[in-house]
Amino acid sequence: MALTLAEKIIKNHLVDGEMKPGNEIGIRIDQTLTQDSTGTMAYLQFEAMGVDKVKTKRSVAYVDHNMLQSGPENADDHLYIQTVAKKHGIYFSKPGNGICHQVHLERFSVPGDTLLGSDSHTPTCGGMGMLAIGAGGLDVAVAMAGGAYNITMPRIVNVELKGELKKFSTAKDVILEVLKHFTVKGGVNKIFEYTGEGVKSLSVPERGTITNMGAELGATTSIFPSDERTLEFLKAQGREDDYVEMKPDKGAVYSEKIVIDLNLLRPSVALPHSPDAVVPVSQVRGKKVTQVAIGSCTNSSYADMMKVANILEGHTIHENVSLVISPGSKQVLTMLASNGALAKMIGAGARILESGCGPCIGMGQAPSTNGVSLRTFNRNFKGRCGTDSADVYLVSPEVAAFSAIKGFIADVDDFENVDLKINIPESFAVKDNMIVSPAEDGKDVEIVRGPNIKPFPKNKKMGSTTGGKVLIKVADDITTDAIMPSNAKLLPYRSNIPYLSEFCFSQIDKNFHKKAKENNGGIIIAGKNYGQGSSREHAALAPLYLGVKAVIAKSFARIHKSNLINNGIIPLTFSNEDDYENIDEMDEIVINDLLNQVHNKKVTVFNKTNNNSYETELTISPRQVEMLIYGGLLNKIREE
Ligand code: MIC
Ligand code: SF4
Repeated sequence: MALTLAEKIIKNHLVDGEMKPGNEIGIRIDQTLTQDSTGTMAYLQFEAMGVDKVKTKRSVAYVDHNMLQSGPENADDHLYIQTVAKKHGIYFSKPGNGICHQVHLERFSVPGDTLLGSDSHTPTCGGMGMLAIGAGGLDVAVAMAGGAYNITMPRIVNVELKGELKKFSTAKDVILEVLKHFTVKGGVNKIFEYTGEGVKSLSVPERGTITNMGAELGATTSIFPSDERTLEFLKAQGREDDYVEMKPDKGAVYSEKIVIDLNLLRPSVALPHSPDAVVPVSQVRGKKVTQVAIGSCTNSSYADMMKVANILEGHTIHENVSLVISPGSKQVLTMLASNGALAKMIGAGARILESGCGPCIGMGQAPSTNGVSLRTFNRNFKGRCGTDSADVYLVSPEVAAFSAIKGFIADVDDFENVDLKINIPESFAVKDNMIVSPAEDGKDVEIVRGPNIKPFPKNKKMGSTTGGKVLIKVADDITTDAIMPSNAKLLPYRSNIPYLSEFCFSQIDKNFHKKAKENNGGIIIAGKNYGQGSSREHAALAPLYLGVKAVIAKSFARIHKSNLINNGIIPLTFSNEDDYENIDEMDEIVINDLLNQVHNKKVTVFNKTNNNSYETELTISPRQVEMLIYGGLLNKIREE
């Protein structure tokens, strides 16, 4: 049978299950990546498994998120990750070496291989023809220990690209178009596979922009074929030996298809506060901006930065705008420094930040009160930038740079005629001296644990009944940023769940943690797509620490649902969505005969406050049923 590219890679890595959409399958993982804000938990969990050395072909630990170091916490985390990596066979990418996804694409991505990363934007390496998937830290820990990664076999969506991008239209506009079409809920349990003659007009980093922001669809991943453009990129990275041609079979069957004519795309923008609120830039042209931020794992490649430098050359940015630029990696920054592009940026008044996530995750550069920030990033959830009242718009680097000069959101008519055709250089500045190799034999390596590194919470085995007060009732599309906020004040405590949990849901209800403690935990009621966005397991660990037993939602986002199950929190879906209306905050919920009901995957929930019963479903695999009964994945591994 003719297979899609994603199906071919899955087939080559299949260790469990049948490749039928909706079935649970297990795949072998070749490579893993972690970053520091999810990495500490992932490595604590890996250590708890008692495995000496990772079993993957390659595992890399990056430090790119927590880099402000306004106290010892960040540096302590870095040291823990560096030593744990040295001991257990993991490469360590030092702070300053770059954003995990950019560096992984440059230095480690391999067409046809699988990559599992404890970050939702791991699909960036789909631009290389890799099957690259984001997951919670515990799933990545299991993969490092040699275990399979389990997913629902996705449906494969075909995005056929026709034609070629016109001047001023970019890869960012391609993914914004896809987001407009499918929305942030539209990609759950789907893989987006790009094909068509338009593919060859896109370089690997451009493809990476598209697969990166495919995360915002809630998709399992996105993927491009590997071809002569892939080889061109790998050669320039001195890695042509890693090239393998990967493409779908002729006649491959897809579950859905959309066609995008690249010739017709125009610059687009995602309006506050959702990446799928996409309109043409012309609709908001002229809006005054206070901040422009260029970078992030979506748009910080060498070509993106060169375009920005060419646009800024000879100009001064508008007096009311603060422009910050973070090149994606040491490689990119080195090249900008040696070819004079950096001087053009600085000359125009840009503030150059180190190569890392920075403002994208609210680590500094919070906009002013009611500020308008134009960013080349992938997420504009309310408050994520560090300022609740700010409006964040997502655009391409081109629109961002021209707007920084003008002081307002600029459209094509405001653009000058500058050289925006940046080819992949013959060779990139390759110098991997900030990637530390693991010890041959890690026996004698001592792991350094600072006082900020606290043990992670563990659940108990499931009892015969559960329940509690409804601690919070939230609407559709609640992000993991809203469940467990991250900003410059909180990110240093990613290894300290007791402290972090005091801020759980704080954007929505400052008293959530108090209510949870006073009532010995309880239940969360939610709308559709609960837990979209970041892969942070902390959005399950903090509720677990506070005693949350179950979440009853209209539907769940993929990674968060797995994180809940991995930690023994029951994710129930309303059989009848209207029941959502009949539950209020502080109602008392009881679930009896729990073990039987969980086995049957149909759970009746009783509301003691208003004497109503609701039917709910557990759409999970038999493996996950067991996990819930054991009280989470680690308990299950330990018992077995
Ligand atoms: C994000 O972009 O939200 C993050 C920060 O990279 C997260 C990971 C985290 O919360 O640490 C992600 O995308 O998974
Ligand atoms: Fe870092 Fe932002 Fe990318 Fe997340 S989305 S990995 S915070 S740059």
